[in-house]
Amino acid sequence: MSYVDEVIERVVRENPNEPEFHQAVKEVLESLRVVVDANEEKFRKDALLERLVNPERQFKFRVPWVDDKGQVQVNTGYRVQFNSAIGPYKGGLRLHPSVNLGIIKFLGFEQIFKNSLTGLPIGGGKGGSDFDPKGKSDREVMAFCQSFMTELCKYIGADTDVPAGDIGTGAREIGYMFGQYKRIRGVFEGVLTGKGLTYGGSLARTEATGYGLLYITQEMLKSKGMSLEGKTVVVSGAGNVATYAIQKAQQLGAKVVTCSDSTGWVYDPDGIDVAALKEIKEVKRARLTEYKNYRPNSEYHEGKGVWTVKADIALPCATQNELGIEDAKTLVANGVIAVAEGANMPTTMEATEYLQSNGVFFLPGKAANAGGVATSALEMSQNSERLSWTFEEVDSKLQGIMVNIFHNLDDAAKKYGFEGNYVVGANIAGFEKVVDAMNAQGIV
Ligand code: NDP
Ligand code: 2IT
Repeated sequence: MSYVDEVIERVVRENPNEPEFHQAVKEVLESLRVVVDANEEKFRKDALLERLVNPERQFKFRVPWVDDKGQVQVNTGYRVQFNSAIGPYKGGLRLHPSVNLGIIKFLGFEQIFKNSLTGLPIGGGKGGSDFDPKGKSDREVMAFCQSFMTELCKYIGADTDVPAGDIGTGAREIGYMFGQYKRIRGVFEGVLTGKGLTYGGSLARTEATGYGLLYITQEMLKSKGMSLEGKTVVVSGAGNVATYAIQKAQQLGAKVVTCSDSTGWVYDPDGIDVAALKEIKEVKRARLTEYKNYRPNSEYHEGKGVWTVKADIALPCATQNELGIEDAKTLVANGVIAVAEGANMPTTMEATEYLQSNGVFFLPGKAANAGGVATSALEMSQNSERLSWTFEEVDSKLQGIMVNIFHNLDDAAKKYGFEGNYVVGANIAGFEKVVDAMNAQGIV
């Protein structure tokens, strides 16, 4: 049996009930075959892949907090410190009822390669909790965040592990967590990114993931002699990534006609109104059913459906496995040119293969959504030098990083005989740097 197959089998056997983690490992290792096969003897002897798929350490802890009725609630908190070969652990905190160890491990594993692709010195980590911020009062969210950080603060620090936002964790949650970290540890340091601008946050971090997604999509289209100008785009999600992806797509001349949340989706033939979306989601924290009050010409539908709308470009920006094989078939039948992942692993493996084999340009999340964590690393730099850069400075660095990422994937894919396969390109390019650093540091 090949080394890759052996390790995949072992991961499935030793991590039961973690299907998302298995999926992330399979996708990466399958596309590394060409590199691993060429170094099989050395990698096997060094147990390189076993070290890569086993987190350096993982924490699971109790998070008790008191709700507005005086009832004590108990959630579970996680932090997985996956790989620190190229820098301090870096990765977001997800707050969503679906969170479990397998989800955090899949996200942490992806983060290793994503962070490597940014070219910046950040290792891979991820954390979160099964706490659901939806429907909670600000006081309840604060109570949860303070309790969560009371335990988490033992394991993180500006030079060891720097968490940030993800699903359910935005500016409000980061603020409460930062306050509690400072109170307990007694240091004002860049221990979290995505902070508010008045206490060490970076300009353009809020916009970075969505903007970066469009910068890399634009660069890919440019390499094919195309552009975003005049293209119709379908987006899923209505959170941080989706909102700023829609905004940048529109600035670059495309028309975005959909967005969605966990209960339904919107079709707006005139193009999504970003100001209305922000008001509904960021200010009112309400449902997309409200969108029609701002845009009478739009349609609201219950359930899933954005991938049924005819478009040139599809940008999944909500959550994992939200774009399956039937969706991929519909997109192809409707003539989609490109799919770029704003979310982490939103496309199933079967759907990805279908899109690629039907000539759709496919940019995987670990490259396409890397603008968020890259800008987090820029926030860390600003915190270290106790300075802050202008929006234009950060945004132009972000553009440079995304353009670079695209060419690194493109070159790696070509070098190994997989021209145009950006999944293989991203995994190989991300892996090479991590492996080099791991080898240099010995068996640790
Ligand atoms: P948000 O919480 O801001 O938004 C998530 C959006 O997706 C919401 O509109 C949510 O609906 C919707 N959604 C639909 N179905 C689900 C579901 N089953 N689980 C969770 N959300 C669902 O998160 P982000 O925009 O920050 O994150 C979106 C994706 O992008 C995630 O995969 C995340 O890991 C990834 N990502 C985020 C980065 C960041 O910087 N924030 C960086 C790189 C990747 P509702 O409004 O009803 O909650
Ligand atoms: O998935 C991701 O890259 C993020 N949620 C952002 C991580 C970060 O540290 O900014």
